[in-house]
Amino acid sequence: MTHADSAQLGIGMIGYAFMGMAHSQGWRNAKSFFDPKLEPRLVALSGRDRAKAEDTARRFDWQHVETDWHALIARDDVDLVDICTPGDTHAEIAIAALAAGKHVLCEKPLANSVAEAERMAEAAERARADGVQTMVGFTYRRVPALALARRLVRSGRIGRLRHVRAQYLQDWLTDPGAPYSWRLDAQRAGSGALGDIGAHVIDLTQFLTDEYITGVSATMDTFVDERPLPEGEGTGRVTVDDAAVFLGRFSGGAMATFEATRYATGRKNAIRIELNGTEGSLAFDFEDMNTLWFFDSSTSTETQGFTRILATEPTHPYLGAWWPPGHLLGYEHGFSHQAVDLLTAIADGTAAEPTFAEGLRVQRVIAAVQASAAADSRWVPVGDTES
Ligand code: 4PW
Repeated sequence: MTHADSAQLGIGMIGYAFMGMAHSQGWRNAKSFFDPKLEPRLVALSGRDRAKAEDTARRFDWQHVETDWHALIARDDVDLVDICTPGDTHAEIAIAALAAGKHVLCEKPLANSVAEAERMAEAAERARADGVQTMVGFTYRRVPALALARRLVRSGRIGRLRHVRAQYLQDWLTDPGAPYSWRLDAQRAGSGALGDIGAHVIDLTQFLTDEYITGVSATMDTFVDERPLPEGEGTGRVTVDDAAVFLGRFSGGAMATFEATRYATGRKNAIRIELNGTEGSLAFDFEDMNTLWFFDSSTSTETQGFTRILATEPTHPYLGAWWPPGHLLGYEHGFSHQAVDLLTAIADGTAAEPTFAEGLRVQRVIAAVQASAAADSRWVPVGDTES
């Protein structure tokens, strides 16, 4: 029996914190608003801290709690494993889940190294032959305004791409007294701003343009080396980048600039992307996430200018399932869109995207950025590094 034979799909989620809660909300609302072909059942949640796992389980109606992810994967009533843990555990969990015949949704970045991501992509490809699906949680692809931007690029509305300008800006580390966390530990997170938030704009720009980053020249820095431990005793050593800036080239020849930082004072979650083409431009900022700006060179110069598209019409991606026009969506809706797209792919047997192969491609860009920054910003072709 394939997993898609029943009208329900048992979800097992590993992790209960920020991402665990966002995914829980996504699964629940996917079911309530989209009427998916497969109904997700929130079967079991796993976390090492039983009290915290039970708290998230209670809030979001997960039926069971496990404290060992092996036990969660082994459950017969779990068909899909949703990995919401730090990057150092992704490869082991995902490969074990795939070996057990479970579909896998894995948070980004896919892994902490190219080598791990390669093993995951290979395991995903093998599993795909048996109808098992994988997806990487690059959730921002499912923001309606960005999905609409992709549609416009694909239909040629901005012509040939010349420039890509991409930033992911946060400011939660600006204060040197902000506490230490696993996100600042290279062992657990792999990298800092680069992998945690830069990975999103690497993926998004490749997704929007249907092109790939072919080479980079980068610089990175860690502004504060030690931070107080949240428990109050002593400090933790910051072993990741606080900020990464790089130039890139796209496969179609476009020039690109990227910036990922947790020190952009006043910018809370600003994902800013601008694409300039020969026939027009598109601009987006997540801090105004329902809006897409579109400049169309073919219109009369007398009235030409950037047009504000409020991406809340039923004709816009995902909007038909939600509220009437002008009733805005927020951060959490992307997680429902991700859930419903994955459920649909499993039900229909079509490939879920982004695949692990796409996650690996992002990992290769991250590795190239790190290699370039370590070599005085030398130009590094993507795929030329194996770290
Ligand atoms: O989108 C971002 C994530 O990928 C969120 O703002 C926080 O930073 C949580 O993880 C990353």
